[in-house]
Amino acid sequence: PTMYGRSGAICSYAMPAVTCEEGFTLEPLRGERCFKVVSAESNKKTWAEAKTACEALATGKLADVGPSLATITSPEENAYVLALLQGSPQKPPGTSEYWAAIGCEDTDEEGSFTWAGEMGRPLSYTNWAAGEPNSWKDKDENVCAMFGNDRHGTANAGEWNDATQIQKMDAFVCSYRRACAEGFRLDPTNEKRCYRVVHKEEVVTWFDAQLDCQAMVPSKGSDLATVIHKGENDFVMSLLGAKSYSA
Ligand code: MMA
Ligand code: CA
Repeated sequence: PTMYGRSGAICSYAMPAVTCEEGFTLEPLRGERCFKVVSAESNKKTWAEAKTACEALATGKLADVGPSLATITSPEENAYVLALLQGSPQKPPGTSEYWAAIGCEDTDEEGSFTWAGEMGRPLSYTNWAAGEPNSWKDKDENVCAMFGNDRHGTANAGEWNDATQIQKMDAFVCSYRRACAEGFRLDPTNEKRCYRVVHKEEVVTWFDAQLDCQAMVPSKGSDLATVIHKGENDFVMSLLGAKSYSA
């Protein structure tokens, strides 16, 4: 069919598989991110120092988002990070507290947590411990940590806390994922496809729109958008209107 008036296309393509390099391993159930746990040993780091250390692991990964402090977007990824922490050499036995820096923060706006390593993307999945985040006694707790151990009956291993910027962490977790091609944005509801809205001032046919999409990312097989479920449809609708984060 022909689309009349001002029209355009929504293009999408399937995100290619990420390859994990240099000590990073793939979380296998989602297959969306590579993770690495670094234990502090004698050199404990603050959240910000840990973020810098993750970013320094970027060798030849310019096409990816990260590495930075870990982004965690599903229970599968959370369980995987906990398993990595529990297998890490410096993990203390038993009940002592063991903190690992992960990538969320609410530095810009109190109570509004985002993933620092993925362009300020808001949290979709969370695993806060009971009562967290609490910005304990207005101490400006603006950065996230995962408990590697159960914490005296108040928190379970794998749960998250908001902590202070000056706290020295026992470990930190880095992650990265594939970036979408220029102009395309990741669907945050399933992280399997990248989308781009192309506006045209003239009338385009479905066929021309299809060719436009295919020309945009030829190697990745971009096509007129495939919309698989409700979350994706909502995401595409939001692309047509508002702007949030990119990549
Ligand atoms: C600590 C600190 C906070 C946390 C509370 C929970 C006393 O402060 O870890 O971030 O919220 O414990 O009791
Ligand atoms: Ca807290």
